[in-house]
Amino acid sequence: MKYQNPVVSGFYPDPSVCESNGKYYLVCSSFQYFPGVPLFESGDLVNWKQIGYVLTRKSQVMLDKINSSGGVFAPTIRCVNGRFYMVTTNDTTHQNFYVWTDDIHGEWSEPIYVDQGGIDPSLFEEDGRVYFMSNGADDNGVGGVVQCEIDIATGKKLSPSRCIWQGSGGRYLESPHLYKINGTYYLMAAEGGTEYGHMITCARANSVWGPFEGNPRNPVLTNRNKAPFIIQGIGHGDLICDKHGDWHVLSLGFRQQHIWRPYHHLGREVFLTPVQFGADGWFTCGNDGTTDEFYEIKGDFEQKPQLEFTFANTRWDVEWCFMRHPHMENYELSDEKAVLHGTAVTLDDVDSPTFVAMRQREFHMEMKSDVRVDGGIGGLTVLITENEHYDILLEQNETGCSAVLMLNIGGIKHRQNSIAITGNSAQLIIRADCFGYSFFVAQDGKETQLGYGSTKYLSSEVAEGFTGVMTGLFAVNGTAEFTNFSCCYKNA
Ligand code: 6LW
Repeated sequence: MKYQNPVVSGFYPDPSVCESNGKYYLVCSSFQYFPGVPLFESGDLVNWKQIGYVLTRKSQVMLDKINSSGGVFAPTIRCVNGRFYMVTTNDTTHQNFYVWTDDIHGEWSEPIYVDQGGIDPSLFEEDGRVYFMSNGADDNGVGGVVQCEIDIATGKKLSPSRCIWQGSGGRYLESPHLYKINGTYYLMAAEGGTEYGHMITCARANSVWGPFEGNPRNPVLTNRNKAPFIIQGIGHGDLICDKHGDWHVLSLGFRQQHIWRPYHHLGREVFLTPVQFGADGWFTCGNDGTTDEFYEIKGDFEQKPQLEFTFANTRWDVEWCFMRHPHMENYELSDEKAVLHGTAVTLDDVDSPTFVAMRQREFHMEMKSDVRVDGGIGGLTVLITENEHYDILLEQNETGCSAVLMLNIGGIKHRQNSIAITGNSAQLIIRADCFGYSFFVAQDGKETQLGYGSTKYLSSEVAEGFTGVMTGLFAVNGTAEFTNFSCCYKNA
């Protein structure tokens, strides 16, 4: 059947995948957001359903007042003898750690730390021995893909850390994963940086310690020369064999706003590309080493992305998340409504404002909610960092209540428009296409447009960092009640 990329849309970067009992499991990085490390399940590699998060307790990850795009970097998921492991880096504390669970739908363990530096850690198990690799420097200071053997029960190193490969020459060697396929060890990695030059490269060896020989045709997958084309930045991936014996790479990539507009604001998303092993033992990806929008995959099923999100059809502990460690006493969340108690912390602060959000999944979106404020501020936001976000809100003070559009770009906080409303409740609406967001307030069925903000200024190219736009509800100071919420997408 034919499927369309991305297979997971919106800010879900650095995918890693494993298989267990006929199901596939996928994790992504989450940076300053909590809970950390979104976890998905799939029966076919194309339809992915988020089943929760891996890091659900404060004791598992330090996120207090960390910078945006700090915190939880690229995770790896592996299943070893029925036990799942998720290994990642807290880039703010410079710690590599893993957690485990025997129940993929349950809670995960407390963190087990590994005394090897670098980022993008991964695990490889063979005959009861577990190898831990990351992109960093070995015990002699040699940089590259660095590996040690560990005791999986304690995280203790059982060997020195040794550099096993230095890549094909691209900058930012990252995301190493090791596999044994038909008796050969394959090391796959990303190079070029997670922007337009991103790529996947590969090396192979006859021993787990190398020597690794780079594929003479590296990179094996990149969209860096594919233009004009929406899908760019393909890299950082993980290999997976499906139930028909066909290989695929699940990688990150992004969709720029238009073929002639090299900005992306939806973050790095998840792409599925077919992989073919050749007679020479090397594998190739896609048709020509690039990732396309459409591919065929074996199986009789349909691709059914979720396009409508409401309070009733989402779970607060699955699709939604918070900024850094939330103060849960400020949230009353149910199937009918969200009541947010604001504090003095705002969306502009490197802290935990009263804010609950989902990823923006597609360019074409309509998000709306009835909002009632009781003192203070409450509204809807599209936010990529504390410096770049557009907010439509109700503000109540002694003189009455207003609907306000705030455009925050590069630290400039601009009050674009403000109109008085009757009472203290109204419907707030954000409509988006690939170029911009339009903001409306409605009372008694009458809509008034408050203004417009370009998507360009909420893009990674402008805002920097590793995240994508979040669609959120927020409150500052007073209390805000949200009802009749929906966020609908058109896959155009
Ligand atoms: C991640 C690195 C990368 O750790 O970006 O795309 C970093 N590659 O591998 C953050 O997502």
